[in-house]
Amino acid sequence: MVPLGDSAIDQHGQAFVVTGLSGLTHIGGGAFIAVMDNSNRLVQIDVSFGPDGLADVADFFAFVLAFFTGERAADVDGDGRIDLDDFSSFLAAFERGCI
Ligand SMILES: [Ca+2]
Repeated sequence: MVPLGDSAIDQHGQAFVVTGLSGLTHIGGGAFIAVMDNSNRLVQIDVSFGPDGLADVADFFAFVLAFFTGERAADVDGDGRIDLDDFSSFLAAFERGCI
C-alpha cells in the first residue's frame, strides 16, 4: 500500500495541494479521475495492483509493520497522524478486498 501524495502538478506544470477528493471515476487501465472538493480541479490518480489484484496476508502484515513503525503509509485517512482510525479504515478496506 502506498499513500496518495498530498500535491499534484497541473497542466501548466504548477504544483498545488490536493485536498478532499470525491466523485472517483475509472477512466481506463489503472487511471481514475476524482473531483477535488471546493475547487474547479479534476485530479488524475494512477493506481496499480499486485499480480492477483487482491488484498492478501502480505498486505495485512505490511500495513501492521507500517502502523507500528509509524511509516506514512499507515496514515490511511491522510490526516497526518497514525492512529486507531487508520487501523479501522485499513481493516474495513481489507475486508472489502480493496486496500
Ligand atoms: Ca491518519
